[in-house]
Amino acid sequence: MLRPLAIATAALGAVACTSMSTTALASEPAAPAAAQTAAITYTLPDLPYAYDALEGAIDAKTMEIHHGKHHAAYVNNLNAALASEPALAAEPLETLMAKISTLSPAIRNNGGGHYNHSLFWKLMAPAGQGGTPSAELAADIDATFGSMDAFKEAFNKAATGQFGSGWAWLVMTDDGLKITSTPNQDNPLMDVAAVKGAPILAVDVWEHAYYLQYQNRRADYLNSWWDVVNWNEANSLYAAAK
Ligand code: MN3
Repeated sequence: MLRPLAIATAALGAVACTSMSTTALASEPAAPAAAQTAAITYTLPDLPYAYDALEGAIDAKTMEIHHGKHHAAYVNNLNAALASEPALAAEPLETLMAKISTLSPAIRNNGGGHYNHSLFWKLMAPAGQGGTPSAELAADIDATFGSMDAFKEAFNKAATGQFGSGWAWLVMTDDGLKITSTPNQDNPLMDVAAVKGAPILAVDVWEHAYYLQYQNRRADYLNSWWDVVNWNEANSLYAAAK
């Protein structure tokens, strides 16, 4: 089961409430037709910490450009791509991901970019503040990958092995936890993904995510990245996906 991210701002509340329980929505009177087709306007979410909060693993300048320029561009370009598609603009981002093979490259790249980065920011926290894997998640990782160290090694291997730009993921699939990687701004919600499921962890391995501090040393970036993983958020995603 995929838990929608609350990353859209809608003109009308009925459209914005994608993260509310379906029970609550079902008990409400039918919304007027206008509300059902209202376009969603996507907005750049604030970072949940300061630009320099991840220093040591990720430098402040990288965070500032990554969030304020790269992510902002995905948001603006997604809104532009949906401006001429009123029916699509009224659908939650997760719904678009699930049929991305039928949509334009602009929606695929920028919708994926917005979704992935909104998730990525929340999956990091200042070193020492991200908690630890829950007992349930840790046990599942041990059972699936052998140990936490073996899991991290396999995850890093997927992340370093992603040729060019892309992402590495830990996802909950119908067959349990799996590690996967995706090119460009694709993600495991997309119908084109080789491994589909609910994201539990995600790391951006585009050069813009690490080049200022690490240049070509992606493996060094990944080793440091574990210091700023927000396990509290991963635990929540895992509990929701179970
Ligand atoms: Mn990025």
